[in-house]
Amino acid sequence: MTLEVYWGSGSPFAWRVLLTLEVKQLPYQSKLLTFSKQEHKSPEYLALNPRGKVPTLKDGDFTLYESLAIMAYLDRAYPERPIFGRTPQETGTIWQKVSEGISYVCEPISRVTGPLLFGGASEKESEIRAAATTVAKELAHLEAAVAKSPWLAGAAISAADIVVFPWIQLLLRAAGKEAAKPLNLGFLPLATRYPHLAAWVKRIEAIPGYERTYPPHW
Ligand SMILES: N[C@@H](CCC(=O)N[C@@H](CS)C(=O)NCC(=O)O)C(=O)O
Repeated sequence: MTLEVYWGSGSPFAWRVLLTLEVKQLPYQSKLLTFSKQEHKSPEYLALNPRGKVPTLKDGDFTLYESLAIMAYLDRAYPERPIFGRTPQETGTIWQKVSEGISYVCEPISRVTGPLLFGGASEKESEIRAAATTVAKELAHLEAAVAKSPWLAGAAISAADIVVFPWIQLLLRAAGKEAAKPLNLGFLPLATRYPHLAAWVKRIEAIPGYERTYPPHW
């Protein structure tokens, strides 16, 4: 059965699915949609995903959207190299980290990166600064976690790493933009500010196939 993944360059949600496939070493057909051409709003695509968002997965006749749902499906359908753990304790710990990532890390990062990447940074300076303070606290938690173990939920890469990683990359990209320089948000250089997190980023970047997941327009 061929797995088909519909994704968009730079989407942190779609990036999760691509990373899941590479970590699980599952072959897939890449269907890269171009946001500027509104390919994610075409009637053909809306028939697969009525929300017109990426990612969407097709596995034969089965279609699924929402990044976490796709990750859970792939792990259940293709259990080798599990990303949601092998024991109840591992599964619980991974889900705790996934939930913390979604609840506390990704959203404030999006409030920092949105205006820096898509415009409006000078008008939204105080909002960016407020969100950046929250992000800094969360990065400190992540730094402590990967100082203790190589991966966020222990000794093996898991859904926890995959859920959070694209947002960290998005943050690093936004923090390096010209519009971010006057704000001096304090995230860069990552290797100096958060050395364990920087080493964790490098570990993920070393995953075979990582380059296939990297946003082509970056
Ligand atoms: N909750 C969804 C979020 C998906 C999402 O928001 N994707 C964005 C790209 S980052 C998108 O396709 N946006 C296009 C649009 O809303 O028109 C998931 O986890 O998959």
